[in-house]
Amino acid sequence: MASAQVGIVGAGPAGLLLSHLLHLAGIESVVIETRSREEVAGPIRAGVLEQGTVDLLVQAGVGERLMREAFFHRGVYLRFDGRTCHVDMQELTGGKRVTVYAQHEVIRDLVKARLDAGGAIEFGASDVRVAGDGAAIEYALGGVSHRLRCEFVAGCDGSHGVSRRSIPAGVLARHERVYPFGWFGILVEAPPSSDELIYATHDRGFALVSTRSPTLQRMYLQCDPLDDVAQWSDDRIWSELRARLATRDGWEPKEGRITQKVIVGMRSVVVEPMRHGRIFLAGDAAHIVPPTGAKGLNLAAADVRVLARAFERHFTAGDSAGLDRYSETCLRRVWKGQRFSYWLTTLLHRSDVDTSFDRRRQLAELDYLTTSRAAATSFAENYVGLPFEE
Ligand code: RFL
Ligand code: PHB
Repeated sequence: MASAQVGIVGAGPAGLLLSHLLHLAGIESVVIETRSREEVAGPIRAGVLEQGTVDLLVQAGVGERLMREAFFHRGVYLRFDGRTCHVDMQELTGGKRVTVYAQHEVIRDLVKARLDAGGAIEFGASDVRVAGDGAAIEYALGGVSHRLRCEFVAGCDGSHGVSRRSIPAGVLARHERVYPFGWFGILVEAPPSSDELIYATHDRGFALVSTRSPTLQRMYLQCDPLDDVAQWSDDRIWSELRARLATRDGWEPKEGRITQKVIVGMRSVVVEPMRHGRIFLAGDAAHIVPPTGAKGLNLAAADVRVLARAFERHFTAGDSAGLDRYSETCLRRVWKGQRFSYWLTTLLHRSDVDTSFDRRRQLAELDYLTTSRAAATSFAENYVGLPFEE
């Protein structure tokens, strides 16, 4: 029977980064993943990395392509009331930058680093289950059943994974909020419309201009979460983006061929504690944020940074204090990430139940945010990432 010190369920950013950090600390792990190697780097998801996430990837030796190919921005633009205000986060935070480097590129870099180092990732597994309260992971591969014995299990299998469900009912408290809107995301073959991201709020709803490469752009529009992509022709998308992003001086997005249309729902979820016995939950398996604050992948990276250090102390010094404090340490950051994501989401989106009072309050807050250095600094330090706890 195969064994590992740590069995990891899920080869998303959390699972792969954890496996890599453990390897650097001399701890062996095996990653069990239901999708294929091509599929894990498939979905177009996160775009923005906090400064701490970038530093962590670089220090861990997996930031070489990132440093060459990512976009490094000083800040972001806030667009409201037909005008645009720049928030210079680099200046406000003493040098921290906004890094735009897509999640699928992070995954490609991490998969390559693990496989180059001889790391074990079992892609294409089925019937994955956490057995014996975290003493093993059972799965099938090509019709053959396997059992990986482990001292600990890291549940890094996202919001629909099996790890969380393997924890007995009643142990975890679940805190949740569902928002009455979603994001309609497109990929466009066009040059960048802006040198930095634009977060826009308009009476017709939120819009976001982001980027993926010099020739591929990512844009989002607030929509009904139950809407159907088939209802959105290219013309309708462009006319909505033009309306929501319009400025008094006639700004327009650069249009091109739309190569992808998706609708994503928006939820805030936290389950706690993030540990049950030998099972540790990390990333989306333990918490989901609405994408507005660009925090999901970054919180996943922060969790596994704490977890890798705690495992290192346990395995090298026999000291389990870090493991015992894992949930509490992570949740402090997670709840601040939730607070920020909720705040930015409700600041920029329009809801059917909003009154003219709510709209005027949102605009007053944006006016405050873009005229008060204290308010802008608070926004900036959260967006580029609060410092890690030691
Ligand atoms: P993931 O990425 O969901 O990976 C989980 C992995 O586990 C596998 N899996 C299983 N494996 C084995 N057995 C099972 N039973 C399994 N069930 C599932 C899955 O196949 C997958 O490979 O979770 P992880 O690692 O915690 O990472 C979380 C991030 O992916 C997520 O938080 C971000 O994508 C959120 N997010 C953003 N985060 C940011 O930090 N910055 C952003 O700019 C940002 N933009 C976004 C986003 C998410 C978005 N969507 C689509 C929800 C933009 C969007 C539109
Ligand atoms: C993205 O580029 O996909 C992106 C950027 C900023 C966000 C969310 C997503 O807040």
